[in-house]
Amino acid sequence: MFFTPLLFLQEMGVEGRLRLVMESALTARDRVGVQDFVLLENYTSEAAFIENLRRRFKESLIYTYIGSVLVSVNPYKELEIYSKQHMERYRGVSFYEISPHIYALSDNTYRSMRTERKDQCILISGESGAGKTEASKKILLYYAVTCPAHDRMAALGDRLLQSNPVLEAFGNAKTLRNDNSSRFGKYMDVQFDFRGAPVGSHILNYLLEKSRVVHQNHGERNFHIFYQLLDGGEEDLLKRLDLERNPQNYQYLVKGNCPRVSSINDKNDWKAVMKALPIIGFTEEEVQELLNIIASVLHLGNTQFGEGEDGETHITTETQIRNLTRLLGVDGSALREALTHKKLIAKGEEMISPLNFEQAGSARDALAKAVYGRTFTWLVEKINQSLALKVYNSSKGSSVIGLLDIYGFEVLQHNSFEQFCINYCNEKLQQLFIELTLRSEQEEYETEGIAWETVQYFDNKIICDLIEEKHKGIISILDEECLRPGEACDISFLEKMEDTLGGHPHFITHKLANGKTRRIMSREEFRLLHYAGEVNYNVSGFLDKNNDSLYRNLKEVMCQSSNQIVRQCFRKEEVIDQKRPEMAATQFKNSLMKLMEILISKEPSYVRCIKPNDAKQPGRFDEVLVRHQVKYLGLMENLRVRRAGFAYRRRFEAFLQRYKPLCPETWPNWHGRLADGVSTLVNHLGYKPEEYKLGRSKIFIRFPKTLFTTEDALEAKNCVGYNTCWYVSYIVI
Ligand code: AOV
Ligand code: MG
Repeated sequence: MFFTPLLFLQEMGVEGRLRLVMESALTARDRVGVQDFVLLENYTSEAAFIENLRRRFKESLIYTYIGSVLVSVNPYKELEIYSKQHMERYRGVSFYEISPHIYALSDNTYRSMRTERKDQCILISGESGAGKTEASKKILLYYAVTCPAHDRMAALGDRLLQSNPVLEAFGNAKTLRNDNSSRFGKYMDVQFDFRGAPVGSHILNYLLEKSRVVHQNHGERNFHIFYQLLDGGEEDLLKRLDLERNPQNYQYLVKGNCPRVSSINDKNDWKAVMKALPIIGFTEEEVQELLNIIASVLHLGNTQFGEGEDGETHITTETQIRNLTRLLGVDGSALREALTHKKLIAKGEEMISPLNFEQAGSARDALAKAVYGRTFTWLVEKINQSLALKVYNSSKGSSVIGLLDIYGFEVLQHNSFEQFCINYCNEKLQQLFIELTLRSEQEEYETEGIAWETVQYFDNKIICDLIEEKHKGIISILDEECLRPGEACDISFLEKMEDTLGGHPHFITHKLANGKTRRIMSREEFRLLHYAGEVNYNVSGFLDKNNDSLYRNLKEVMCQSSNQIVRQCFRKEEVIDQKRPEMAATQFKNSLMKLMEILISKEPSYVRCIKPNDAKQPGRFDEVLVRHQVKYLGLMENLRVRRAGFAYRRRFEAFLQRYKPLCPETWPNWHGRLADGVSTLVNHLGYKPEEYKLGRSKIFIRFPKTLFTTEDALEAKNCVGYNTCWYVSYIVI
């Protein structure tokens, strides 16, 4: 459906006030709700907000604005709104001229970057499965298709797009919440030259959920690439890698008991990945080495141990060791030894001690996680090299649009260290959203000299502090416990948190203040009252995952590998260097801090994604679920902030231009100061003082009603009322 300005108008449909000249050009479908929540008469009503979302969703109108924020509801079905023709419609068109769309936001951001010469970022948030990754892909596609191509970098857009299937194959997995869940955070900078052509890109990746390599919850899968290789790999390839087609034959793939997913075609995805790798600059040798690593992880998973009568652990699966030796290009006996013994350095002396059965299993899993995790980081770096500004020497006049697509807020039945990190990351983003949306609104009022009425909102800083504060935050306590090897354990970590954080309003354990126990909570859990809801975390595994250590002799074996990728992932210096690297949560915290700095230096735009139901079904709108998200995403506060002071604002000259026919003193031209002209005009129209304010360069109108009355007057006078292009630009800040 082509959205004309007129159609937009009809879409707004505010209490039938918007009359149309060309009724026949519209369908009933287009007249649904308001396309900007700012236009809701009853804007403080959550019920009205949700009803508007629901009505639009039922008509597949998944996008709605709150001012310049785009709210998107996952349709769970393909919509015919992303074609090249649609892109053309949104090019260079003012934000509010046509129906809300992710392309409108993309285009608006691009134009702001070009005209204001300021770096931009688009922050996409929402819970797992809400549509963040899909939104980020649509934005990239829009830029790749519509931006002019750089002479020497014509293929950059292609490479940008092709990096997606590769990153998703290695970094996404089927979870209970989302069949294609991102298990890593991604921030991507796209750089444009002075002519607006994309000239380079850089990806920062955040904390891959490595534990998934060795374990999956029921109904979930390992990373897509394993299934793609087994399903799509050619016979010869599988033979070379000594792999069988059936995923259920691999210990690292059976745990979730979910080898096939109806919405996923592993064979086709495999083809896409194999096609993409050379485009983004992988040599044939690198592709083969990469696949050797993937196969090795599966062989590692099938490496089993036995316990001799003397209690010694030995490897019982020789075939796997032979495969690992061949595919990773490592020394077989050194690998055997490293999987069953640990090497420690005590008082400058090397000590080798045997591992028991359980420890050997953990060492094997730690190796699999390290190999996969580091390969993923290598992969991102490799993609970065391909997208980087090698050919483009001068960055003069260039600007950047950053795209943030992270893992969404997660509440599972069993929440562990990974959910803790993911939800912490979401807290940080929410904090940024609060700070920037309120700040920018406040700044506008300040610049214009307008008195500001504060809107109450929940500031989640208290939760961020609880997690990240130095010395007494959860991460600090966790690190401290990790530095007491042999003495500390997951439970002692929990106890230490109870001692330090007991009584904090957002931290709860089974212990009650009166010394009694809270029965509904297990003794291994702590609960955080996140901005988005309550989550119980089980402390089991926290110390190990935070330590994320690998025995020294396993690292040594990997350093000697003849597989170039493995060699780049395990550097000799790491074995020589005795310094303890930062622990996982602290590393994550520091990388998030850096990310916040990057984001804060840019002009933000927001996409707030909403998941309409938990069944991943089209057409289903679960009101309870949506209400919860509207609440925790702070959308009502967002709307109130937009409306707190004034629903509309407009520069003096535009306001005069529009309404001057309504006042004999301003018609046909006003020759005095613009502010005086506007003042004369609104006095003539009978605006009451509480209805409007004059800033330094803009008029601020408090209620939509005032505006509609003025529009009515204009329409009555000369039949040009509700000129959409003009009308809509009211709400543009
Ligand atoms: P997420 O990124 O927000 O979750 P996705 O972007 O992966 O969620 O979306 C989940 C699924 O919803 C996709 O695989 C699509 O099937 C469907 N979907 C989302 N947006 C659209 C759209 N605009 N049109 C059609 N289908 C859509 V996570 O990565 O789990 O937080 O960690
Ligand atoms: Mg995602």
